Amino acid sequence: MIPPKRYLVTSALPYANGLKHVGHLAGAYIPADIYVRYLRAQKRDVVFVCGSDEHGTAIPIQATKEGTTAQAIIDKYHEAMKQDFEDLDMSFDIYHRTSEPIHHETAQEFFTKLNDAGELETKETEQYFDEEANTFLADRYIKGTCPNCGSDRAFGDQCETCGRTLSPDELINPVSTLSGKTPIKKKTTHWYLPLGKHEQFLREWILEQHKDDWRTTVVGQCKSWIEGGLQSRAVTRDLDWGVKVPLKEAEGKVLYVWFDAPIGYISATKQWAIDNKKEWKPYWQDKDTKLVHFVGKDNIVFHCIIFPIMLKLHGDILPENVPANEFLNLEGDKMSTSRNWKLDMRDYINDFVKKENGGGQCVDMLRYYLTQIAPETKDSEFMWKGFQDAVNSELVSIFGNFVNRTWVLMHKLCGGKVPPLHTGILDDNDNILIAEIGNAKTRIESLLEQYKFRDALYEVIDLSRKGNQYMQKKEPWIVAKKLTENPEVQKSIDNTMHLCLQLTANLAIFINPFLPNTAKSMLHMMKVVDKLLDWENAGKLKLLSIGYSLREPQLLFRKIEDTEITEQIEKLKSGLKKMEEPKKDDKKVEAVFVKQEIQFDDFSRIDLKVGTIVSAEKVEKADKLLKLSVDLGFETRTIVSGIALHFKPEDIVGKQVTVVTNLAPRKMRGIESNGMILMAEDKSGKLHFINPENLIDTGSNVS
Ligand code: B3M
Ligand code: ZN
Repeated sequence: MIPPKRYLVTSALPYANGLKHVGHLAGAYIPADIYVRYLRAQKRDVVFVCGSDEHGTAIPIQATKEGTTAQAIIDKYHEAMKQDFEDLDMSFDIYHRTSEPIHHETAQEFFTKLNDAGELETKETEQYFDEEANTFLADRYIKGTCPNCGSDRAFGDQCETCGRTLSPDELINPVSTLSGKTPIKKKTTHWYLPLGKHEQFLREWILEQHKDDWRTTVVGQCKSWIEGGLQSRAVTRDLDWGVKVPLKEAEGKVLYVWFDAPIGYISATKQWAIDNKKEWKPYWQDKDTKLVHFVGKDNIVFHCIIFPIMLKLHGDILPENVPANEFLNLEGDKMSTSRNWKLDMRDYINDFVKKENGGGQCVDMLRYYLTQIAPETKDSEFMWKGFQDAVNSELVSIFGNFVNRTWVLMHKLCGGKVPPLHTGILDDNDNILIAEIGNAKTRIESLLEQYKFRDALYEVIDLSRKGNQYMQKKEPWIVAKKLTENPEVQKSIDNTMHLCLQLTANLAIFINPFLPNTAKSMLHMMKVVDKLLDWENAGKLKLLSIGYSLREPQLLFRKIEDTEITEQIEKLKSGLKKMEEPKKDDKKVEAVFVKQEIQFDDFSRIDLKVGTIVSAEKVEKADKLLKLSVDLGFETRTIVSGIALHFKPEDIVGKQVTVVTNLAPRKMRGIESNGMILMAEDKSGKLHFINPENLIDTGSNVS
């Protein structure tokens, strides 16, 4: 395959409204950084852009929270995020910001071009307006009661209690967060991007052309958007924070943050080109450029549907791939800023990287673990114990151990120099190892090109494991005991150590995209320059010259102690903020929340049966979960249910319950749950089973 002429790689622009956590890092930054470092080692022409997303209502809202201005917020968090990325060795070619004039101009030009070409529609609608603050209220400025769960802290775009996406009109008892008053409805005009017009294009481009090379999770999300009917999306907002809509009649309006933010990739490229005296246009307009967006799954629709339509209309290239990651949970629970259940990059930096025994090693340890558990195909779990295991039993005991043994033995048995290779006496073990080095190159390369970073990293570690096994078979330290009787055996020792050293040089090349600090330490030990890390050297056996003297060994990784792990877990638990109980507002009538109307057919698709609990046990390390075996008459199923805080396992065995039997299986804590038990929650929050008045036949249908 002929590689493209150049690459433009992007990582999602994080909102400058707060520090970012390791879930973000694993989703959109580390994988992109690995990919880019690999491309650079391949000597490909690549530009890697990122920057802060400084618009949207999230910014002024954070400003209100912190009692300061929006400008102060973006300045503070832009700097903080930039620093965090630097501390964790993200190798952006530019880390830009969307508040820069060059971005405002670029976004406005984009809007104007689409509008002048008649590709946008205008529509007059009624929207909430705060008379006291004299302003229209964008999504996040309206609060009210969630029609789905009844929480009275739902926003105009989403209820954070139950997660449901909302529109301001769905809120019950809406109030303005600016004045606390009930807003009125007022007419306003907005510009819309009619997505529906591009359905055919999207179907062909994603569902046909890219159905095999994009991740199934990504294609799946796109498919459900397309099939769900593509609505026109407003690309303007009534707000005074953002990129002004460049039209006289749009006074007081700005571009919707999701219209301007991805254009931020283009303005960042422009700024990079200015700084480096390069041309930016080929990166966005030449068909021989491969554009790749790294994002988290919540950004898929914007990068696969909306932005590509914008790019197409603007005459730019389309992304070749959007390798989106799923989410990373933390210690068995969803990461959440509002509950403070998270590990900020900054916290890891302070607790590990900046500590005395930290530095680049600790950066690489985090990069290693986050890649090893990368949520490439499904959500995954950051566990501190898992972090410790990954470091201690893989990085230290396998990779680090191989390199260290090689160095120690080379000093002991070969005088600290690269010994010669006596090709005449190569044995099977030697030949197998030589073949493995070449095979590893092919495999790692192909996995990286397919964005399978965790598998690629596995191959690297596996190669070092093979090095250990080789050394174990050859036992040069035992062979050395025969030296006085038979000086000829030095040749066999030479071969072993020669191959282990060449393997180490290869490992440095392979590990470099993932763990750049480790590769650097290895270069230091080998006394060679960066050039060794060029990918074209991978798979070769003559990387270190015979007779060349090498440095003393140095430990590549330190162990993670048990105490470090317990401290982190305690810190996490003690910082957990309890979600405030929804306030009971006595003025409000106890509203009855009824979900949207459904048809009989919708209901009849749910299969409900009476089951009998035959056994129940606690799920390890999950306070809320019970693992149940439920007899359904025709079979007994495992069902994981979040009722452990309400029932003791021994109390519920024998109880009859109502079970949704045709719910798709779901894994919880590694256990596949095959169904759901229906529960009623009373006003005090206590749970009750829904069961027949008297015992009836297990397996009876409920309808
Ligand atoms: N700032 C949302 C996010 O951080 C948004 C990404 C923009 S990428 C162009 O999830
Ligand atoms: Zn809700």
